Amino acid sequence: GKVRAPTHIISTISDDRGEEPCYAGVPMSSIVEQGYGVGDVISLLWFKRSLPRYCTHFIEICIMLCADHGPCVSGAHNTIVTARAGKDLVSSLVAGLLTIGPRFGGAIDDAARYFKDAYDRSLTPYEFVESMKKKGIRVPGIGHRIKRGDNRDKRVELLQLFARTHFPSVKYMEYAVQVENYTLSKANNLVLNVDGAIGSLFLDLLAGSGMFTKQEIDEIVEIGYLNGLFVLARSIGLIGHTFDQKRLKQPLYRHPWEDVLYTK
Ligand code: Q5B
Repeated sequence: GKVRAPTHIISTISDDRGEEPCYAGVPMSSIVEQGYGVGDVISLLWFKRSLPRYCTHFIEICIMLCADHGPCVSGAHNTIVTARAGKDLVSSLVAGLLTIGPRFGGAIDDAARYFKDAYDRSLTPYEFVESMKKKGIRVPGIGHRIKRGDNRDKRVELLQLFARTHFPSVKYMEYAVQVENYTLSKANNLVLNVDGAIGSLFLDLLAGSGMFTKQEIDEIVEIGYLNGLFVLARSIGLIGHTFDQKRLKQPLYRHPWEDVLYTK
């Protein structure tokens, strides 16, 4: 029979060898003709399947809501400083992206991991939060620098409203809300933040859509797909901040001495 030379790369998500490129087997012409959106493209390239419209709409809402959060957050600040140092688009973009991590925007995967583990083990919010405290781990998805119990994050409310209206089940999100009720009883800044809302709601999407096996859900949560939503979304804003600084012809940034505590 035929002997296949060993390959150096295995790829399963896209193919450009035919007349037109395909994403997870779906040709580009179908993507355009059937009016697919960016949520469908993410479904095909990340999850290797077409997801129901409410799921792709939810993904698109996450992207839109996380695209930017003003010039003062870590990512935008780094991008602005880099653009003002005369660097190019890609350098300015990645300077901002590199701040995404466990404190800023990159807590979605850990929020999903910890909320899933706690809910699946039937831990009460008290048991969950106090066990995290004993381990010295901040609850991912909880807490914000400017949002408070009496000044909630509108993005979280919008995501919750969409999911309560369209998702078959929001059990993980309701659990995250119970956790928030408990953490808010400890301190007013310990709200469910946008990372925690997306993390818990994506668990509901994965579990409730009927499109994923339990094994697939565990793998998605273990690998950590969900910070990708914030990275992708915030790239839109960081690119915008780069153009903004260039357009404004802003000079090299230098932090004022008065704003530094010089101490021995
Ligand atoms: N404490 C977010 O902290 C922040 C606690 C906690 C238990 C917690 C913090 C945190 C988990 C990571 C997370 C995503 C660093 C945030 C985002 C996108 C963004 C950003 C934007 C955008 C804020 C005061 C006291 C201390 C702490 C305790 C705080 N968090 N305890 N679990 N999770 N959260 N990140 O205000 O007794 O005094 O020592 O790490 O989910 O990034 O808009 O800015 O779109 O760009 O600096 O929205 O919550 O509070 O450090 O002064 O702590 O609260 O242990 O207790 P802060 P700290 P104590 S969304």
